Amino acid sequence: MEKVYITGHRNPDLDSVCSACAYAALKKNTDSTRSYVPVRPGHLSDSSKAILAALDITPPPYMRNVYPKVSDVMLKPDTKYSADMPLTVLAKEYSESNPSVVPVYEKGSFLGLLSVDDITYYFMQRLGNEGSIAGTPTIGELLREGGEALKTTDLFEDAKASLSGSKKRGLAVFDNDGFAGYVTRRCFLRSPSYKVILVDHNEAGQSIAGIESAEVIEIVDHHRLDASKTSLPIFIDTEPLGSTCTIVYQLYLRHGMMPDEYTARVLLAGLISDTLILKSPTTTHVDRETAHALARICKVTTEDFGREMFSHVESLANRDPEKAILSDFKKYNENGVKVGIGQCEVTTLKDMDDYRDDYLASLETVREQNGLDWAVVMITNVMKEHSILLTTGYRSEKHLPYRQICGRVYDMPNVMSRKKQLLPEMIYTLTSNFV
Ligand SMILES: [Mn+2]
Repeated sequence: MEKVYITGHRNPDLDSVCSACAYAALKKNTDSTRSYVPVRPGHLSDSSKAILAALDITPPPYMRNVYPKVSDVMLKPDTKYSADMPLTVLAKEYSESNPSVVPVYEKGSFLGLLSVDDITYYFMQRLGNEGSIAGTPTIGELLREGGEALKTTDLFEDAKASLSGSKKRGLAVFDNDGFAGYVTRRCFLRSPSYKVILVDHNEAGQSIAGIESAEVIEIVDHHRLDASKTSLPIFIDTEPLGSTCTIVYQLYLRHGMMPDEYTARVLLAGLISDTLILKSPTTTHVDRETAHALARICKVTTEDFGREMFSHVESLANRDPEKAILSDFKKYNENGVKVGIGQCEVTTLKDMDDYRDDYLASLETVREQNGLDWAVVMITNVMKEHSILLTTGYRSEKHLPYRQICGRVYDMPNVMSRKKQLLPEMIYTLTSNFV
């Protein structure tokens, strides 16, 4: 069955992985002609891992890229020819399909590929030396030394280049368990392309590696649209809602279906995480209704579910500051000023003094390493709708509408959203001419 991969963005967050899993479950129920496989193109943060484990949710498997690979085009042998068989056993095969190579085995394990060149070479050698040929050789006698081989995970383009650069007609392919199949030049006539559904993102730059060689067949997302051109009409559902999981739930309804309890939990986790327990200003009434519908299926309240989820978020004091800042860090270029904004979620701001100076120092390192003019990180208490802003200092910073607590630390009561609240204020200070 044809496979379709469903992937969220790189640096996957909970909305990204949860929407991929839940949408795969919906597609499985609505289309039995293909198999839908949720994947994640990056590693989960420790907090995300802890939350998923606590909720008994299995994250989608990691997938490095969607470039076509040798395993997608290799041939699997259907007949086992053993080295001690007489060459005559191949006569039928050659008269019927004229294979350019045939895999040869010894005591059941793979020995090498026998090519038509090997056969010609053997007979021409003997004719040259002996003048005529009597008797039938075994297959093993014709086999020449093995030479190079490929791995199932090798990229199609790389394998194509190494085969066309060699004198061989075919190459053996191995996986971790040993011989897996073989490829001939004919396998590389046309490049296969993976079919992919993008969830929680639509820009190629944020997607899984190799997306440019894949065929995007659907997009389900809640971000600004900057998708690549497609060759065929495709299904796109982008809505300005608080989470992609909300949209996926709406798609269940559109199909007249209800997610089962497990899938409802998966959807609720993504929704609660992206909307910061429905408190982020990105939250719409559709998100609230969806959350309550999902909570009913899970027999929980959204408040309890959210509190339980975020209780697994590690305190910033125990995390590596640089990693914590970079785990959710977005870069912008506004008026020629390069700005980076990180966001860390916490459940209390009381222990702030324990780590504030370390985070300020690491923030400066992050700014330098990324060639930025201004780097900030907002530390958001998801329980209280309150953030603290740490900044590396920039000349327009004094125009931010926040109270300065000390040095490069600002108080942001009621601020939770980077894209809807902080970013517009920062852009305003950069684009206004203050007199
Ligand atoms: Mn999202």
